[in-house]
Amino acid sequence: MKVAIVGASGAVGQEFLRVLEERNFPLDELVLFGSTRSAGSKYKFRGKEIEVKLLQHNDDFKDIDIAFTSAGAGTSKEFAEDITRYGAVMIDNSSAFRMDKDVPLVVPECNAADALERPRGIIANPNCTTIMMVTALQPIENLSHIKRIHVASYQAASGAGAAAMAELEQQYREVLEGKPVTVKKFAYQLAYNVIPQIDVFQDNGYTKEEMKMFNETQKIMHSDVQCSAMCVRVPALRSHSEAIWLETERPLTVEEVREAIAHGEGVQLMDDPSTQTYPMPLFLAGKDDVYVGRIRKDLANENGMTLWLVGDQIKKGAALNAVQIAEYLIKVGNVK
Ligand code: 2RA
Repeated sequence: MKVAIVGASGAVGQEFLRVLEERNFPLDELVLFGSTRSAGSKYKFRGKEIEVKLLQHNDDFKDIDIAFTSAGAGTSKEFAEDITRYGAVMIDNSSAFRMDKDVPLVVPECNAADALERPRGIIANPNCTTIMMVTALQPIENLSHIKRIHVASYQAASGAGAAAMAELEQQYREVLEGKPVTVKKFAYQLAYNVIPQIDVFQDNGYTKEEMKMFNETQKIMHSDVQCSAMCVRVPALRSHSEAIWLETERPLTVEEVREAIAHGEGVQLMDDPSTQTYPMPLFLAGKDDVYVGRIRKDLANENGMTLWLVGDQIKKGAALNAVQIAEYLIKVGNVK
């Protein structure tokens, strides 16, 4: 098995290296690709150094079985043909193909089998905020169909990349040292602040990030669920949080939702008000699963339930989900 990572120097690219190593992914050779900026850099994998190759329009992907791409939508679009021409599966972390009809959008805990139907050789990894929400909601959907979701996200700096994480840390230092604050990656200073905008605004007043949650959730869950989101950047470093109000077809009890989450795939129940136990981003960085707590009835809706979740944005929200898709393909013997 020959595997490639495109965008190896980015925050998600680096996480791919860690996740593949941590999970002892069954690969014989790993090839790293990057832009002119990162070509030539070297990264350790299983004790050996691998040099990043320049991504070019050539036959470099001829022997590749699986390519994890995380270098932005523009690069994914530009190189999809080169990557997939000889049968490699492209598991793409960008937004380039997510809503294309002939590209499956996959979260293994919800719709793993969709990955098998990929006429273009491309499988899209959903947006991080959507991945975490559907992973947590699938066990509830299995109890009773979810008709409506209201969600407010609390998204960490990591969602904007490694440079944005470094900028947040720098901003805190600058504030404490009384220096002018550097603002490059976000529209405003994020340290000591929250910013109610992620990505650009659409004509309907929602941001692109918020519309991703509406559209991607329907596609992954094969559902008519209506999801109205408010996405907010908060000064956490790498785990996203979400407050969710959902409405199911039949009223559910808190106990049955707790039970479903406790036994759900990829989710962990962390919910005990008597001991102030609930998920928090500071303590859950680096974890594989999505953690769910604060489960209670929605006081404003008889068929409603409210909960809080936290997941590592770079891990389950990006690299890990893509690797889990690849693991599924290997398990069912569906790689070239
Ligand atoms: C963010 N959801 O948090 C984006 C990353 N894909 O900015």
